[in-house]
Amino acid sequence: MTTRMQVLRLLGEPPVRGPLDLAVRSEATFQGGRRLLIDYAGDEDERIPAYLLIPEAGPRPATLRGAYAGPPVSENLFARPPSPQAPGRYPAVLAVHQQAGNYFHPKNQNTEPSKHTIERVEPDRVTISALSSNGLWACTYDFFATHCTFTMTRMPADKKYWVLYEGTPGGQYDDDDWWMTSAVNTPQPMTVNHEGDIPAPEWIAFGDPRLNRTLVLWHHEDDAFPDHFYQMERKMTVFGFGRKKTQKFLDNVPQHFSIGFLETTNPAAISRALPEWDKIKIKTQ
Ligand SMILES: [Ca+2]
Ligand SMILES: [Ca+2]
Repeated sequence: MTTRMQVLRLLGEPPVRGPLDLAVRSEATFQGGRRLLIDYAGDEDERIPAYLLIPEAGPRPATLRGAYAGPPVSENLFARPPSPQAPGRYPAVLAVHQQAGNYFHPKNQNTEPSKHTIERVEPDRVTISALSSNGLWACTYDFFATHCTFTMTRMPADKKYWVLYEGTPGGQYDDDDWWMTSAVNTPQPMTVNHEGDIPAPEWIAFGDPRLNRTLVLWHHEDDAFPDHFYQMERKMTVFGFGRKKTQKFLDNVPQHFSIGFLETTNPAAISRALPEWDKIKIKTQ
């Protein structure tokens, strides 16, 4: 055995990396590109500051380079130009961050591959399953006319996860975009965080005062775990079922999460819609 192999064996498995949770502190533009001062989660207790240089797009695809004040993670953290709404992050529908791999996030550089299978195609329902490349995580997406239901169906016994919505109500973040829940039934501005558990039925809605329309997220299984909302740098809303800051709480499967639009902003109408969504699923199973 070589010395290098002996050293690697003594080091053991590399530490599991958590979600990046990137934040932009400031931005400077110069001829040829931009420089962002960012920070990201090195682990659950530490944030690492770094500079990120983004060259202007030229004949070759733009690449990103990072300079880290902390330990090097990877020089090319991001494979694609970041979203203009949230540099380094991608507006998502439902994203799952967990340990033992990083799966089921809309594809970015940190997302590890999954195998997707079309399980069912019917006029009123399409079901796609996903199995993580390490075989430890699995989920299904059921698409209906009115909503989509994400079901986590497999997880490692010793891990936990959360389910996130990351987005921009009405197409872009505005301070007067709003959220409400089953317990907070008057619209709250984006500048107000949500901390703690949402009581049953566990739903949160997001909207834009310019639209008479609501994006609803519903966790079918009520629990007492915290459900956390905050706005990220006034660029994106970030909400997690089973989340408190960077801590994950969801510890069993199956668990079901639905997302859909309702053409109302009335909390009672939202509550009435949820059992209808559930009935559609039961009827077609
Ligand atoms: Ca609850
Ligand atoms: Ca909860």
